[in-house]
Amino acid sequence: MRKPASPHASRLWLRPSLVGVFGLFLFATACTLSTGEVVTVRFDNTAIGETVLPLNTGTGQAFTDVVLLTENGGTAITEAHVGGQGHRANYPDFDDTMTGPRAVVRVTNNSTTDHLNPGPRDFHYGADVVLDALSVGGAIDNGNNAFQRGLFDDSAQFKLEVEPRPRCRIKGDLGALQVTSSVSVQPGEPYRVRCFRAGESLTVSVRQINADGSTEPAVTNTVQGPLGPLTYILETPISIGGKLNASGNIAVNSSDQFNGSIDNAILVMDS
Ligand SMILES: [Ca+2]
Ligand SMILES: [Ca+2]
Repeated sequence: MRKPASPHASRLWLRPSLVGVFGLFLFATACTLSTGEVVTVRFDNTAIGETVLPLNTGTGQAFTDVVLLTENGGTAITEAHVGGQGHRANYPDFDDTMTGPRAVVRVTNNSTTDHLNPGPRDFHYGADVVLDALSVGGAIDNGNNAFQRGLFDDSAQFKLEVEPRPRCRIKGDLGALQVTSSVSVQPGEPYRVRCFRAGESLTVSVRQINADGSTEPAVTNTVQGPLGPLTYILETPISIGGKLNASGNIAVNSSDQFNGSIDNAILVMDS
């Protein structure tokens, strides 16, 4: 039954409410960030022996561009991963010269919304990695960067490198944290490595992967300290398997080329 009193007051209440709902809808449409597995690169879509054609099949698929960058004749070749994990990408072998072969997968935003920035949110990222016996030892092909966004001195960074202990680093507005695993990965053996930001803490998780695709229990190491939100320049790329400079090209004089194989490269945002 309709209330006889104050239809006027009712209209006054309804109008701002409708405007508010509509405004909220517009805001949500324009600004909603991807959550869940924003980036997922599985390397399953090319045949063994072929150059990889990397795809992002994650929730940020429509908002990102993915490309394989190569230098000096380097490339990433499709090979078999362990049971149930399809294929993976085999990156160039160690070569500590400026003309050494390089290959890095680049993921960038394709709009003016930064779907690759966790901002203040908790998140995790990482990859399955298999390290070559020879992978470090010089200034040019030193280290094995598996997954990262931003360089050491940038305003923000998250990075996973394997040298041969997996190491995570996150840099936010209030500080940087770095944690190195107590596990030293054995060359030729597959591991699932993840870096977790939870509040003001950073955890590296390492699980050995068995031939049937199952994983051993995780070994974790955690550090704590101020991080704050992450603040990125929109154009900053994610790189999988090496280091990219600010313009999005392979840093050939300090590539940190990953020497080995990578699969299941992911970036997961909590809501
Ligand atoms: Ca795969
Ligand atoms: Ca290397």
